[in-house]
Amino acid sequence: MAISKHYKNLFQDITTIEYKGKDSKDPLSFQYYNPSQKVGGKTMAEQLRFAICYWHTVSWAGNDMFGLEAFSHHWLSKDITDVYEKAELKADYMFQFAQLLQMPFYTWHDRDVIAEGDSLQESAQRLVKFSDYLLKKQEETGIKALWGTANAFSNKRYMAGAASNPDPEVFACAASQVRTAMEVTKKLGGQNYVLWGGREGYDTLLNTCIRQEQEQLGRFMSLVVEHKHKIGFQGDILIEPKPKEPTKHQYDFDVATVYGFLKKYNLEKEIKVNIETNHAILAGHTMEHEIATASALDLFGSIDINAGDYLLGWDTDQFPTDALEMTKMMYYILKAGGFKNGGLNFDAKLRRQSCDVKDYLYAHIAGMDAGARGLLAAQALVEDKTLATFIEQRYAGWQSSFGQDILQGKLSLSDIADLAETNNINPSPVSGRQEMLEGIISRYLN
Ligand code: XUL
Ligand code: CO
Repeated sequence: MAISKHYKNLFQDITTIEYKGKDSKDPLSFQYYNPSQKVGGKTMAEQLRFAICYWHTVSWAGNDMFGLEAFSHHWLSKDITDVYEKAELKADYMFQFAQLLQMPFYTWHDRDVIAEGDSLQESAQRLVKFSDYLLKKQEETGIKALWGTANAFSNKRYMAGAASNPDPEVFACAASQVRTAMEVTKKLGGQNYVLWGGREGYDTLLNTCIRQEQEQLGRFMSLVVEHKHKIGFQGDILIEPKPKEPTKHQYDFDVATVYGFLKKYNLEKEIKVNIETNHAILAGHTMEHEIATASALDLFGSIDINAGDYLLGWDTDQFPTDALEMTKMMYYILKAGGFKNGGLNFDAKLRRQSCDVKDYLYAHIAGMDAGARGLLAAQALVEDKTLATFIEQRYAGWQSSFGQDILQGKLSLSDIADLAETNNINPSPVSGRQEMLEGIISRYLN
């Protein structure tokens, strides 16, 4: 077993988190997540495709805008100064958490995996070299990479954006990071490559040319797609929309905005979306709105699962525990045909006061159970067919020859207006039955 020389078992009293059923009172057990249980023809593990993320689980040290590092976990120890030894130790815990939680996937940024070097070249070499250790851990544990990405927002060179930066040399730095991160994702068998536009936006319009910056972003994404094909990466390229934070305005505002951007640069068949709950909320949408929109536009890829606070205007990245929200979300995921390369990545972090290592387990257990509970209810809703039948009947008029003639362009505006006037049509309003439909959802939440 690949294990670093600094590793200490911090979980001696804890073995694998097991499914113990709904009535279990053991906080270190699953009440709903039963990986091998069949739901809708697949196992729960195959339907949910949970992933644990590097940046919130082993990189984040509990600092916030007003507070310094609050966690003193062994893997964050400042005594270990060798970058590779440090990276090995982080990877050991990352994989141990995933194993304890029966989590099939993990996700990473280049800078989570190993610290940046003094030059772009050194940083790239470090990631490539260290990915051998990750590969070994993957082979030994069976845990796979859901996706990789490049952190092109933390280094101060990206303060005015990466691809949308006024300086083409900064664009080139981002190209270096993305090239390496994509190639390492391929090497690790990653199923997707994600681009979150961290600072691809603006802080003030007074110093910004939107047309210029959009052109740069379009070029960058086209180059990424070209490189994907050149290296034969089989996974999906995903853009992760977010409306703001850290910028005042981010170009990848929401799913619909990303679609417009992709259409403009002829990339809508090449790039899909990674949708995040808290980002949807910041954009003034529900998560199910974003999933249903992505599905309607054939863009649905993957999910960063978390919860936001509806009273706060920033990305709190909390663990998701609301089973009703999860049900609605899972319903639209199932309606979209479920995950192909995507999955549910816990882009969620502990509250700063949750400073004990066991808190990572409690948090993921709560999130995984909420996801499993949502999946069970959503599958029951799909099988019940009441919602689907209601929608089918609501739009039935469009299946008539009149409806079809309109949609197929056989009638002009005047033809339609004449038909309406000569037949003196006066359709009666039909109930939308919102309350009845809302009631049906809670019926299945067990
Ligand atoms: C930031 C965010 C990122 C992306 C990956 O809000 O969600 O962690 O998921 O860069
Ligand atoms: Co995210």
